[in-house]
Amino acid sequence: MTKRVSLTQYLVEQQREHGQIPAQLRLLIEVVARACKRIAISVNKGALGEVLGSAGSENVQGEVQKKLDIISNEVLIEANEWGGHLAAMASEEMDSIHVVPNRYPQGEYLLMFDPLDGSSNIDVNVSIGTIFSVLKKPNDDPNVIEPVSEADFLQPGHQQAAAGYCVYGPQTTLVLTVGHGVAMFTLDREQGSWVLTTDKVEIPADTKEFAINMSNMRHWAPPVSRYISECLAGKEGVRGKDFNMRWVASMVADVHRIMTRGGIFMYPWDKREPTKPGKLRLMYEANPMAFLIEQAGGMATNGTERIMDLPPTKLHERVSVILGSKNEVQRVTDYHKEAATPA
Ligand code: P6P
Repeated sequence: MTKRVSLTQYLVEQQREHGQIPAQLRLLIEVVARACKRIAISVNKGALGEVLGSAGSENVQGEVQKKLDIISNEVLIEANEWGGHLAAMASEEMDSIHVVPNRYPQGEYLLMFDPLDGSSNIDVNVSIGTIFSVLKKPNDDPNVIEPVSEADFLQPGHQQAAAGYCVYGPQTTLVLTVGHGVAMFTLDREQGSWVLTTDKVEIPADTKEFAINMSNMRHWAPPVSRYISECLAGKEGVRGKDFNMRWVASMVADVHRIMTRGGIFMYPWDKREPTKPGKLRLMYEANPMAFLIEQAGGMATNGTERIMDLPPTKLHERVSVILGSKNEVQRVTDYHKEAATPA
């Protein structure tokens, strides 16, 4: 029986190996991990817990909120308010930021999350997940007390101090980076603890598996159509190999597959909403996933630029997402650049 390493031990050993993980950041990660355990309990109850179905409200994205969206959001807010590690939080489910109430001390970190991504899959029992991203307050000079504002969150993804997701599937798995590689922890339900099950996630540079919603094919830009057509042509085509397709329509599930066995995930711009760069959100979906993907040796762009270099302009900003095995992402990015280069 191999020795089981807990999340706490992993963080302590990361600190020993790579230097200080500030105490507030370690506490933040432990608190978020504990909140994900509580969300898993609600998710796993399903119909028995009266948590399925619509909450009868809409979020800032104009999407119908599921009961579990709201439950998960409240679990994360309540778990993180009191610890003194955070100044404020932002969520897909909240119009504006949630500042830590005055009755608690404020810390130096900012936490953003999509509390339950893929919620259209909740009622049909398909894997869903929580995505989170951690930034430091920009002006963390203890002598300068400035009220935290939405502008403090608008930092490019390469500023992230940590990122992760929890996938609620056949197993409940927490995937985390603090900037020194990616680790996976599986929830031991008997003990209620996170156990390290993969300590150095590596994404293969090549793949034969793509993930995209094919029903949008007629709306894609030419570089995306070119790439997917070549994949569909298989070994008789220019790629010289057959491809497989997967689309769970739950970003956490699709990205977890890529973290586990490689692949390319694409939610590109399409002409259904030409003024919007894409469907997915930069701050609490694309940036944390891009951080994890890059830390595992993959690549993440919006078609032309590195996602983690994009300068955010608003909290709920959307972005086009191409991420995964780096040689495939590079190819799609090259096709976009070729298309943008005047003949
Ligand atoms: P579509 C879920 O609603 C989500 O935000 C991502 O998790 C997922 O990748 C995407 O939307 C699915 O979108 O248009 O295929 O339903």
